[in-house]
Amino acid sequence: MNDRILDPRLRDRVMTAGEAAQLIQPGMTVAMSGFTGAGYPKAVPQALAARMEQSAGEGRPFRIKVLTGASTAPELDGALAKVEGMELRLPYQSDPNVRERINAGTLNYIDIHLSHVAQHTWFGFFGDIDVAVIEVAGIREDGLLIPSSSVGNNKTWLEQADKVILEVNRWQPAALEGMHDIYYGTALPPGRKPIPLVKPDDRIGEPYLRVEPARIIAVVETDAPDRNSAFSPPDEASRQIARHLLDFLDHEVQRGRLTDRLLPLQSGVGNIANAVLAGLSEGGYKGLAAYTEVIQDGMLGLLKNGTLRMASATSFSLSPAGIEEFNANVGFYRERILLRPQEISNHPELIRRLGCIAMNGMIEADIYGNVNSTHIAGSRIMNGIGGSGDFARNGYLSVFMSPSTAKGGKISGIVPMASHVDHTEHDTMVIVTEQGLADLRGLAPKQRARLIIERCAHPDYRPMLQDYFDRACANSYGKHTPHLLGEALSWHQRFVDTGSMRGA
Ligand code: 0RQ
Repeated sequence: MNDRILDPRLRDRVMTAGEAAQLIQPGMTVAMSGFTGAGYPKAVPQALAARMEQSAGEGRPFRIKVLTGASTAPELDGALAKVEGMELRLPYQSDPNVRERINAGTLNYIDIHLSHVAQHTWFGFFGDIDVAVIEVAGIREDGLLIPSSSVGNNKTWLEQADKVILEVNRWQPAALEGMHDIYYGTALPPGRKPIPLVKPDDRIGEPYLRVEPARIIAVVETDAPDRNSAFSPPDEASRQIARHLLDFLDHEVQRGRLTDRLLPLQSGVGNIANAVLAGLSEGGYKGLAAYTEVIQDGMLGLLKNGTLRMASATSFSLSPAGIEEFNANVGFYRERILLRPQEISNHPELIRRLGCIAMNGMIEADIYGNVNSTHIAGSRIMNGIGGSGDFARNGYLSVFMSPSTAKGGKISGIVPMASHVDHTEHDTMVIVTEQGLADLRGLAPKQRARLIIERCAHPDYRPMLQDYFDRACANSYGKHTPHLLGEALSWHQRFVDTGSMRGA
């Protein structure tokens, strides 16, 4: 028996991934582990994809509905998408094959706040969960599960699924045991109670996931790495964004609105977020806390140099170098990192209580501060809203950041009207580009527009935005949030027609 599978009751359920995949049938709703390329099942989805391909080749399309924590990896999302094996996918994804099918209109995608996924499942909004496929780092003798490199929605999947398939991945560091805090106190309305977490480092749950052994139908042994994509080194625009943000935080400290311990940081995924974290360590701050979703490489650096004293999240998202660093100093990081279910890491009650400083990337913002995090030209999905809405709506500060242009300057990140709105003007306090930072707190719409155009827009687009705004102020139907409705989305139309938002 594998030393990661110690419960003797499960001995007769150990099987190959191919055998386990046979237990999943067309049309089923399958909930899988995985959050930002960590802790996702690696063998069963690939075996399932092979089965789907064969079935489709014989004229019997085989598709399932797939629920996860957040994005996964080529072995799960990529494999199932390539064989057209998904009829529905939710929530956040970032896989090129999945994206292609969603944008071709052949895969239904439901993009929801990450904190909503578990409760919407409990409310029955997604119907019954037939099977859960969950990666764990080990199964103890008493049947408790040692969670893997992400927690995501696994608690809910294990409780809600009729049947459970476990992948026990020996590649995951044994030292993960004890780093998790699984809270079992959530209830459904009207029986809900306050969640007893008042500091980012509070432990309110237990280190293990529970599951009734009777519902486990397969245990599959794996030894395979997480996706571990490498980050690109911070470019000049990202470094500028980080500098503007740090100046702003310094200013808030000088004004006495924040102490030099700031407030718990939330940082989104992506290269810019990673660069901002790297920049924070140059800011001279010490002893900060993170209450966030994902531990990226940048956060390990901050823990190492004392900028952060601890980090609470639901997942790792480390590059190969980050994994090496984590494994080499696992004793150090174990003391400073907590992984929780995503309904707790992203819980509005807790984000509001802790007063998180939310820092997320965006696709575009409009001159009034409405933010689009998800759609190119209003219709093509990029990734999804992820946890950005959980944090932006409820944080003490909500910051959105992006280079002022995309695609070599052909696209402006600041537009007259956002082509899709994920975060309304009411949820946006600060916008940062490499050009500068607009602090929108306490400003009315026209004041916000002037500041965003002046501080954040790229010089190539600034006169065009100013011209639009001036004419809107003169000719708009209403003068509170002036717009020229026939023209407001013309920049996007020009991009669709000509490949560039620039005028002729
Ligand atoms: O495309 O890769 O083809 O070059 O978008 O853009 O500038 O590298 O920035 O990696 O930070 O991603 C909003 C997508 C930004 C991300 C988004 C193109 C650009 C590039 C990536 P290429 P950058 P980032 C917690 C928080 C939503 C979820 C979230 C995101 C690619 O931050 O998914 O915040 N956020 N979760 O060229 C056309 C524009 C564009 C554009 C950027 N205006 N038009 N393309 N791009 N702006 C974590 C979780 O929830 C799990």
